[in-house]
Amino acid sequence: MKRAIIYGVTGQDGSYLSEFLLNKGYKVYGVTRRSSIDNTARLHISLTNKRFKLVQGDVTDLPSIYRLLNNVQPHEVYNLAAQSHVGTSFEQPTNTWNVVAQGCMNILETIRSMSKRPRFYQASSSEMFGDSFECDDSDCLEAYQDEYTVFNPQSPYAVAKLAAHQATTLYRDSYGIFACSGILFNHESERRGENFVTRKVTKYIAKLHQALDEGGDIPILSLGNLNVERDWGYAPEYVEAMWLMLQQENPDDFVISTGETWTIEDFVIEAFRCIDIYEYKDYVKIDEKLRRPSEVYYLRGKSDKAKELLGWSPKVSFEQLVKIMVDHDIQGGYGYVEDQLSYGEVWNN
Ligand code: NAP
Ligand code: G4F
Repeated sequence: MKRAIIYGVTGQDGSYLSEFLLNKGYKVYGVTRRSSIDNTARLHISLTNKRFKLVQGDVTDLPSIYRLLNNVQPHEVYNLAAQSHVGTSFEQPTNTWNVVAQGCMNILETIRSMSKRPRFYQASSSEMFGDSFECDDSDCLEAYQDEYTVFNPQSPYAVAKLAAHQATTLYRDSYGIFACSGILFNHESERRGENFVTRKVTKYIAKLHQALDEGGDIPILSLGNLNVERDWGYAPEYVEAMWLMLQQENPDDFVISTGETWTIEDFVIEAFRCIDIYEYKDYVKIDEKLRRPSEVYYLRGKSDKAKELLGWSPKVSFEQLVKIMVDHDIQGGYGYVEDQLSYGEVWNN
Protein backbone atom coordinates (compact mmCIF):
# COMPACT_ATOMS: atom_id res chain seq x y z
CA MET A 1 0.00 0.00 0.00
CA LYS A 2 1.36 3.43 -0.95
CA ARG A 3 2.06 5.79 1.96
CA ALA A 4 1.82 9.59 1.75
CA ILE A 5 2.56 12.33 4.28
CA ILE A 6 0.68 15.62 4.01
CA TYR A 7 2.02 18.70 5.81
CA GLY A 8 -0.81 21.25 6.10
CA VAL A 9 -3.52 18.58 6.19
CA THR A 10 -5.95 20.68 8.27
CA GLY A 11 -6.07 23.39 5.58
CA GLN A 12 -8.39 23.69 2.59
CA ASP A 13 -6.15 21.79 0.14
CA GLY A 14 -4.80 19.32 2.70
CA SER A 15 -8.30 18.14 3.54
CA TYR A 16 -9.23 17.59 -0.12
CA LEU A 17 -5.89 15.96 -0.91
CA SER A 18 -6.24 13.52 1.98
CA GLU A 19 -9.67 12.44 0.67
CA PHE A 20 -8.29 12.14 -2.85
CA LEU A 21 -5.36 9.94 -1.76
CA LEU A 22 -7.55 7.78 0.49
CA ASN A 23 -9.83 7.18 -2.50
CA LYS A 24 -6.75 6.07 -4.45
CA GLY A 25 -6.02 3.46 -1.74
CA TYR A 26 -3.14 5.27 0.01
CA LYS A 27 -2.38 5.19 3.71
CA VAL A 28 -2.29 8.90 4.59
CA TYR A 29 -0.37 10.51 7.46
CA GLY A 30 -1.75 14.00 7.96
CA VAL A 31 0.48 16.30 9.98
CA THR A 32 -1.18 18.76 12.33
CA ARG A 33 0.55 21.23 14.61
CA ARG A 34 -0.38 21.45 18.25
CA SER A 35 -3.45 23.62 18.75
CA SER A 36 -5.28 24.70 21.90
CA ILE A 37 -8.60 23.92 20.23
CA ASP A 38 -9.71 21.25 17.75
CA ASN A 39 -8.77 22.31 14.21
CA THR A 40 -9.82 19.15 12.34
CA ALA A 41 -13.29 20.27 11.15
CA ARG A 42 -12.26 20.08 7.48
CA LEU A 43 -11.11 16.49 8.01
CA HIS A 44 -14.60 15.24 8.85
CA ILE A 45 -14.51 12.78 5.93
CA SER A 46 -10.86 11.61 6.17
CA LEU A 47 -11.17 11.04 9.92
CA THR A 48 -13.72 8.28 9.30
CA ASN A 49 -11.19 6.30 7.24
CA LYS A 50 -8.99 3.77 9.07
CA ARG A 51 -6.16 4.40 6.58
CA PHE A 52 -5.95 8.01 7.78
CA LYS A 53 -3.68 8.88 10.69
CA LEU A 54 -3.30 12.31 12.28
CA VAL A 55 0.27 12.95 13.39
CA GLN A 56 1.57 15.83 15.46
CA GLY A 57 4.34 17.90 13.84
CA ASP A 58 5.43 21.28 12.57
CA VAL A 59 7.46 22.19 9.49
CA THR A 60 9.63 24.53 11.55
CA ASP A 61 10.71 21.60 13.76
CA LEU A 62 13.40 19.68 11.87
CA PRO A 63 13.78 16.77 14.36
CA SER A 64 10.07 15.91 14.17
CA ILE A 65 10.18 15.92 10.36
CA TYR A 66 13.26 13.69 10.39
CA ARG A 67 11.63 11.25 12.81
CA LEU A 68 8.31 11.09 10.97
CA LEU A 69 9.76 10.57 7.50
CA ASN A 70 12.17 7.91 8.73
CA ASN A 71 9.48 6.07 10.71
CA VAL A 72 6.86 6.13 7.96
CA GLN A 73 9.20 5.73 4.93
CA PRO A 74 6.56 7.37 2.71
CA HIS A 75 6.42 7.09 -1.08
CA GLU A 76 5.21 10.71 -1.38
CA VAL A 77 5.44 13.86 0.76
CA TYR A 78 3.20 16.86 0.05
CA ASN A 79 4.23 20.19 1.60
CA LEU A 80 1.09 22.33 1.80
CA ALA A 81 1.99 23.88 5.16
CA ALA A 82 2.08 27.67 5.14
CA GLN A 83 1.13 30.91 6.77
CA SER A 84 -0.83 31.35 3.56
CA HIS A 85 -2.48 34.75 4.00
CA VAL A 86 -0.71 37.42 1.93
CA GLY A 87 -2.05 40.33 4.02
CA THR A 88 -0.91 38.69 7.26
CA SER A 89 2.58 38.19 5.82
CA PHE A 90 3.07 41.97 5.91
CA GLU A 91 2.29 41.89 9.65
CA GLN A 92 4.24 38.68 10.43
CA PRO A 93 7.03 38.50 7.84
CA THR A 94 9.53 36.45 9.83
CA ASN A 95 6.98 33.89 10.96
CA THR A 96 5.85 33.59 7.33
CA TRP A 97 9.47 33.12 6.26
CA ASN A 98 10.12 30.48 8.93
CA VAL A 99 7.08 28.39 8.04
CA VAL A 100 7.15 28.79 4.27
CA ALA A 101 10.85 28.98 3.34
CA GLN A 102 12.64 27.32 6.28
CA GLY A 103 9.83 24.74 6.56
CA CYS A 104 10.32 23.62 2.97
CA MET A 105 14.10 23.50 3.43
CA ASN A 106 13.66 21.33 6.53
CA ILE A 107 11.66 18.75 4.54
CA LEU A 108 14.08 18.83 1.60
CA GLU A 109 17.09 18.34 3.90
CA THR A 110 15.38 15.38 5.57
CA ILE A 111 14.60 13.80 2.20
CA ARG A 112 18.20 14.35 1.07
CA SER A 113 19.46 12.42 4.10
CA MET A 114 17.28 9.35 3.41
CA SER A 115 18.51 6.27 1.58
CA LYS A 116 15.05 5.59 0.10
CA ARG A 117 13.84 9.03 -0.87
CA PRO A 118 10.13 9.82 -1.22
CA ARG A 119 8.80 11.96 -4.06
CA PHE A 120 8.17 15.56 -2.96
CA TYR A 121 5.47 18.09 -3.87
CA GLN A 122 5.92 21.79 -3.01
CA ALA A 123 2.90 24.12 -2.96
CA SER A 124 4.23 27.08 -4.96
CA SER A 125 2.04 30.06 -5.75
CA SER A 126 1.07 32.43 -8.56
CA GLU A 127 1.85 35.19 -6.02
CA MET A 128 5.53 34.60 -6.94
CA PHE A 129 4.88 36.30 -10.30
CA GLY A 130 3.99 39.56 -8.54
CA ASP A 131 3.67 42.21 -11.25
CA SER A 132 5.12 40.09 -14.11
CA PHE A 133 3.16 38.84 -17.10
CA GLU A 134 3.60 37.84 -20.74
CA CYS A 135 1.91 39.20 -23.86
CA ASP A 136 1.46 37.42 -27.19
CA ASP A 137 -0.14 40.39 -28.98
CA SER A 138 0.98 44.01 -29.23
CA ASP A 139 -2.10 45.36 -27.40
CA CYS A 140 -1.50 42.91 -24.57
CA LEU A 141 -5.21 42.31 -24.14
CA GLU A 142 -4.73 38.72 -23.03
CA ALA A 143 -1.76 38.94 -20.67
CA TYR A 144 -0.92 35.74 -18.80
CA GLN A 145 1.66 33.96 -16.64
CA ASP A 146 3.11 30.51 -17.36
CA GLU A 147 6.16 28.40 -16.40
CA TYR A 148 8.49 30.76 -18.32
CA THR A 149 7.30 34.05 -16.79
CA VAL A 150 9.89 35.75 -14.57
CA PHE A 151 9.13 35.97 -10.86
CA ASN A 152 8.89 39.34 -9.13
CA PRO A 153 7.29 38.76 -5.70
CA GLN A 154 5.38 41.63 -4.06
CA SER A 155 4.89 40.42 -0.48
CA PRO A 156 6.84 38.70 2.32
CA TYR A 157 4.65 35.62 1.61
CA ALA A 158 5.63 35.58 -2.07
CA VAL A 159 9.32 36.13 -1.27
CA ALA A 160 9.26 33.11 1.06
CA LYS A 161 7.31 31.00 -1.48
CA LEU A 162 9.88 31.87 -4.15
CA ALA A 163 12.75 30.82 -1.85
CA ALA A 164 11.00 27.48 -1.24
CA HIS A 165 10.28 27.09 -4.97
CA GLN A 166 13.90 27.69 -5.92
CA ALA A 167 15.18 25.41 -3.13
CA THR A 168 12.93 22.67 -4.53
CA THR A 169 14.39 23.14 -8.03
CA LEU A 170 17.91 23.22 -6.62
CA TYR A 171 17.48 19.98 -4.66
CA ARG A 172 15.98 18.31 -7.73
CA ASP A 173 18.87 19.41 -9.95
CA SER A 174 21.71 18.98 -7.45
CA TYR A 175 20.71 15.82 -5.57
CA GLY A 176 18.37 14.08 -8.00
CA ILE A 177 15.40 14.27 -5.63
CA PHE A 178 12.06 13.67 -7.39
CA ALA A 179 10.66 17.11 -6.44
CA CYS A 180 7.88 19.03 -8.21
CA SER A 181 6.47 22.48 -7.61
CA GLY A 182 2.88 23.20 -8.55
CA ILE A 183 2.51 26.92 -9.30
CA LEU A 184 -1.15 27.09 -8.37
CA PHE A 185 -3.32 30.11 -9.07
CA ASN A 186 -6.07 31.01 -6.59
CA HIS A 187 -8.40 28.13 -5.84
CA GLU A 188 -11.37 28.34 -3.58
CA SER A 189 -14.12 26.14 -2.17
CA GLU A 190 -16.65 25.82 0.60
CA ARG A 191 -13.65 24.92 2.82
CA ARG A 192 -11.72 28.12 2.02
CA GLY A 193 -10.38 30.04 5.04
CA GLU A 194 -12.81 32.75 6.09
CA ASN A 195 -10.35 35.65 5.81
CA PHE A 196 -9.67 35.15 2.10
CA VAL A 197 -11.78 37.49 0.01
CA THR A 198 -14.04 34.92 -1.72
CA ARG A 199 -15.13 33.18 1.47
CA LYS A 200 -15.42 36.49 3.31
CA VAL A 201 -17.91 37.56 0.64
CA THR A 202 -19.90 34.29 0.57
CA LYS A 203 -20.10 34.13 4.40
CA TYR A 204 -21.42 37.70 4.32
CA ILE A 205 -24.01 36.84 1.65
CA ALA A 206 -25.32 34.05 3.91
CA LYS A 207 -25.62 36.50 6.83
CA LEU A 208 -27.35 39.09 4.65
CA HIS A 209 -29.72 36.46 3.24
CA GLN A 210 -30.69 35.43 6.76
CA ALA A 211 -31.18 39.05 7.89
CA LEU A 212 -33.39 39.81 4.90
CA ASP A 213 -35.34 36.61 5.46
CA GLU A 214 -35.84 36.99 9.18
CA GLY A 215 -35.96 40.78 9.38
CA GLY A 216 -32.77 41.32 11.46
CA ASP A 217 -30.22 44.20 11.26
CA ILE A 218 -28.71 44.51 7.77
CA PRO A 219 -24.96 43.79 7.98
CA ILE A 220 -22.38 45.77 5.95
CA LEU A 221 -19.44 44.14 4.14
CA SER A 222 -16.05 45.92 4.38
CA LEU A 223 -13.61 45.23 1.57
CA GLY A 224 -10.29 46.57 0.28
CA ASN A 225 -9.30 46.82 -3.37
CA LEU A 226 -12.11 45.64 -5.69
CA ASN A 227 -10.24 46.22 -8.98
CA VAL A 228 -7.62 43.53 -8.55
CA GLU A 229 -7.91 40.55 -10.94
CA ARG A 230 -7.61 36.89 -9.98
CA ASP A 231 -7.77 33.52 -11.73
CA TRP A 232 -10.07 31.49 -9.46
CA GLY A 233 -10.50 27.71 -9.74
CA TYR A 234 -12.18 25.03 -7.62
CA ALA A 235 -9.85 23.49 -4.99
CA PRO A 236 -10.89 19.78 -5.22
CA GLU A 237 -9.83 19.80 -8.88
CA TYR A 238 -6.47 21.36 -8.07
CA VAL A 239 -5.39 18.66 -5.59
CA GLU A 240 -5.65 16.07 -8.36
CA ALA A 241 -3.03 18.06 -10.29
CA MET A 242 -0.66 17.81 -7.29
CA TRP A 243 -0.93 14.03 -7.33
CA LEU A 244 -0.58 13.81 -11.12
CA MET A 245 2.72 15.71 -10.94
CA LEU A 246 4.20 13.04 -8.65
CA GLN A 247 3.06 10.21 -10.96
CA GLN A 248 5.11 11.49 -13.94
CA GLU A 249 8.25 9.75 -15.17
CA ASN A 250 10.33 12.87 -14.56
CA PRO A 251 9.90 15.63 -11.98
CA ASP A 252 8.88 19.06 -13.28
CA ASP A 253 7.02 22.27 -12.38
CA PHE A 254 3.52 23.08 -13.62
CA VAL A 255 1.20 26.09 -13.67
CA ILE A 256 -2.33 25.13 -12.57
CA SER A 257 -5.06 27.65 -13.39
CA THR A 258 -8.33 28.23 -15.25
CA GLY A 259 -7.00 30.74 -17.80
CA GLU A 260 -9.80 33.20 -16.90
CA THR A 261 -9.43 36.32 -14.80
CA TRP A 262 -12.08 38.22 -12.87
CA THR A 263 -12.02 41.28 -10.63
CA ILE A 264 -12.95 41.13 -6.95
CA GLU A 265 -15.93 43.27 -7.95
CA ASP A 266 -17.02 40.56 -10.46
CA PHE A 267 -16.97 38.02 -7.63
CA VAL A 268 -19.01 40.34 -5.40
CA ILE A 269 -21.60 40.98 -8.15
CA GLU A 270 -21.94 37.24 -8.88
CA ALA A 271 -22.32 36.40 -5.18
CA PHE A 272 -25.07 39.01 -4.67
CA ARG A 273 -26.78 37.74 -7.83
CA CYS A 274 -27.07 34.31 -6.15
CA ILE A 275 -29.55 35.89 -3.70
CA ASP A 276 -31.23 38.02 -6.38
CA ILE A 277 -29.61 41.34 -5.40
CA TYR A 278 -28.40 43.30 -8.42
CA GLU A 279 -27.03 46.46 -6.71
CA TYR A 280 -24.31 45.49 -4.23
CA LYS A 281 -23.17 49.06 -3.49
CA ASP A 282 -25.91 49.55 -0.87
CA TYR A 283 -24.28 46.81 1.23
CA VAL A 284 -20.52 47.21 0.68
CA LYS A 285 -18.10 49.82 2.03
CA ILE A 286 -14.48 50.25 1.09
CA ASP A 287 -12.08 50.20 4.02
CA GLU A 288 -8.67 51.65 3.16
CA LYS A 289 -7.11 49.62 5.99
CA LEU A 290 -7.84 46.45 4.00
CA ARG A 291 -5.54 47.54 1.18
CA ARG A 292 -2.08 45.98 1.16
CA PRO A 293 1.23 47.92 1.21
CA SER A 294 2.03 46.28 -2.11
CA GLU A 295 -0.51 44.55 -4.35
CA VAL A 296 -0.55 41.91 -7.10
CA TYR A 297 -2.95 43.46 -9.61
CA TYR A 298 -3.32 40.87 -12.32
CA LEU A 299 -3.18 37.06 -12.37
CA ARG A 300 -4.24 34.86 -15.29
CA GLY A 301 -2.51 31.53 -15.63
CA LYS A 302 -1.83 29.57 -18.79
CA SER A 303 -1.76 25.88 -17.91
CA ASP A 304 -1.19 24.41 -21.39
CA LYS A 305 1.74 22.34 -20.11
CA ALA A 306 -0.43 20.69 -17.42
CA LYS A 307 -3.09 19.95 -20.01
CA GLU A 308 -0.60 18.39 -22.41
CA LEU A 309 1.58 16.40 -19.98
CA LEU A 310 -0.73 15.71 -17.03
CA GLY A 311 -4.00 15.58 -18.96
CA TRP A 312 -5.33 18.05 -16.38
CA SER A 313 -7.85 20.80 -17.05
CA PRO A 314 -10.37 22.61 -14.84
CA LYS A 315 -14.09 21.90 -15.13
CA VAL A 316 -15.95 24.06 -12.60
CA SER A 317 -16.75 27.51 -14.05
CA PHE A 318 -16.47 30.83 -12.21
CA GLU A 319 -20.27 31.09 -11.89
CA GLN A 320 -20.52 27.51 -10.57
CA LEU A 321 -17.73 28.15 -8.05
CA VAL A 322 -19.46 31.23 -6.63
CA LYS A 323 -22.77 29.35 -6.42
CA ILE A 324 -21.20 26.33 -4.67
CA MET A 325 -19.70 28.62 -2.03
CA VAL A 326 -22.80 30.78 -1.53
CA ASP A 327 -25.16 27.78 -1.33
CA HIS A 328 -22.86 26.07 1.19
CA ASP A 329 -22.71 29.13 3.43
CA ILE A 330 -26.46 29.68 3.27
CA GLN A 331 -26.98 26.06 4.33
CA GLY A 332 -24.26 26.41 7.02
CA GLY A 333 -21.64 24.05 8.45
CA TYR A 334 -19.52 21.21 7.12
CA GLY A 335 -22.10 18.49 7.69
CA TYR A 336 -19.88 17.55 10.64
CA VAL A 337 -20.83 14.29 12.33
CA GLU A 338 -20.09 14.25 16.04
CA ASP A 339 -19.42 10.50 16.45
CA GLN A 340 -16.69 10.54 13.79
CA LEU A 341 -14.48 12.37 16.29
CA SER A 342 -12.86 9.28 17.81
CA TYR A 343 -10.43 8.94 14.87
CA GLY A 344 -9.28 12.52 15.50
CA GLU A 345 -6.91 11.32 18.21
CA VAL A 346 -3.37 12.43 17.42
CA TRP A 347 -0.73 9.77 16.96
CA ASN A 348 2.46 10.70 18.78
CA ASN A 349 5.28 9.85 16.46
P1 NAP B 1 -4.54 26.97 4.28
O1 NAP B 1 -5.99 26.58 4.26
O2 NAP B 1 -4.16 28.26 4.91
O3 NAP B 1 -3.76 25.76 5.00
C1 NAP B 1 -2.43 25.92 5.44
C2 NAP B 1 -2.07 24.70 6.27
O4 NAP B 1 -0.74 24.86 6.76
C3 NAP B 1 -2.96 24.50 7.52
O5 NAP B 1 -3.18 23.12 7.68
C4 NAP B 1 -2.08 25.02 8.65
O6 NAP B 1 -2.37 24.45 9.89
C5 NAP B 1 -0.72 24.52 8.15
N1 NAP B 1 0.41 25.13 8.84
C6 NAP B 1 0.62 26.45 9.11
N2 NAP B 1 1.78 26.60 9.76
C7 NAP B 1 2.31 25.36 9.91
C8 NAP B 1 3.47 24.86 10.53
N3 NAP B 1 4.36 25.66 11.12
N4 NAP B 1 3.71 23.52 10.48
C9 NAP B 1 2.81 22.68 9.90
N5 NAP B 1 1.68 23.09 9.33
C10 NAP B 1 1.43 24.43 9.33
O7 NAP B 1 -3.96 26.97 2.80
P2 NAP B 1 -4.53 26.29 1.46
O8 NAP B 1 -5.38 27.27 0.77
O9 NAP B 1 -5.01 24.94 1.78
O10 NAP B 1 -3.20 26.19 0.59
C11 NAP B 1 -2.34 25.07 0.69
C12 NAP B 1 -0.93 25.48 0.26
O11 NAP B 1 -0.96 25.95 -1.09
C13 NAP B 1 -0.32 26.60 1.08
O12 NAP B 1 1.06 26.36 1.14
C14 NAP B 1 -0.60 27.84 0.24
O13 NAP B 1 0.37 28.83 0.53
C15 NAP B 1 -0.46 27.28 -1.15
N6 NAP B 1 -1.25 27.95 -2.19
C16 NAP B 1 -2.59 28.13 -2.00
C17 NAP B 1 -3.34 28.71 -3.03
C18 NAP B 1 -4.83 28.92 -2.89
O14 NAP B 1 -5.39 29.69 -3.68
N7 NAP B 1 -5.49 28.26 -1.94
C19 NAP B 1 -2.71 29.07 -4.23
C20 NAP B 1 -1.34 28.83 -4.38
C21 NAP B 1 -0.63 28.25 -3.36
P3 NAP B 1 -3.47 25.09 10.91
O15 NAP B 1 -4.78 24.50 10.48
O16 NAP B 1 -2.99 24.60 12.23
O17 NAP B 1 -3.41 26.57 10.74
O1 G4F C 1 -8.35 36.24 -1.15
P1 G4F C 1 -7.04 36.90 -0.99
O2 G4F C 1 -6.59 37.19 0.39
O3 G4F C 1 -5.99 35.99 -1.78
P2 G4F C 1 -4.56 36.30 -2.44
O4 G4F C 1 -3.91 37.45 -1.80
O5 G4F C 1 -4.76 36.36 -3.91
O6 G4F C 1 -3.75 35.00 -2.01
C1 G4F C 1 -4.29 33.70 -2.18
O7 G4F C 1 -3.95 33.20 -3.45
C2 G4F C 1 -2.53 33.00 -3.64
C3 G4F C 1 -2.34 32.46 -5.07
O8 G4F C 1 -2.32 33.53 -5.98
C4 G4F C 1 -2.03 32.02 -2.61
F1 G4F C 1 -0.71 31.77 -2.80
C5 G4F C 1 -2.27 32.57 -1.22
O9 G4F C 1 -1.86 31.60 -0.26
C6 G4F C 1 -3.77 32.82 -1.04
O10 G4F C 1 -4.42 31.58 -1.08
O11 G4F C 1 -7.03 38.27 -1.78
C7 G4F C 1 -7.34 38.36 -3.15
C8 G4F C 1 -7.39 39.83 -3.55
C9 G4F C 1 -6.18 40.63 -3.08
O12 G4F C 1 -5.73 41.39 -4.13
C10 G4F C 1 -6.72 41.53 -1.98
O13 G4F C 1 -6.08 42.79 -1.88
O14 G4F C 1 -8.53 40.43 -2.94
C11 G4F C 1 -8.16 41.70 -2.44
N1 G4F C 1 -9.09 42.05 -1.35
C12 G4F C 1 -9.98 43.09 -1.36
N2 G4F C 1 -10.64 43.14 -0.21
C13 G4F C 1 -9.20 41.42 -0.18
C14 G4F C 1 -10.18 42.11 0.55
N3 G4F C 1 -8.56 40.32 0.32
C15 G4F C 1 -8.91 39.91 1.58
N4 G4F C 1 -8.30 38.81 2.07
N5 G4F C 1 -9.85 40.56 2.32
C16 G4F C 1 -10.51 41.69 1.87
O15 G4F C 1 -11.35 42.25 2.55
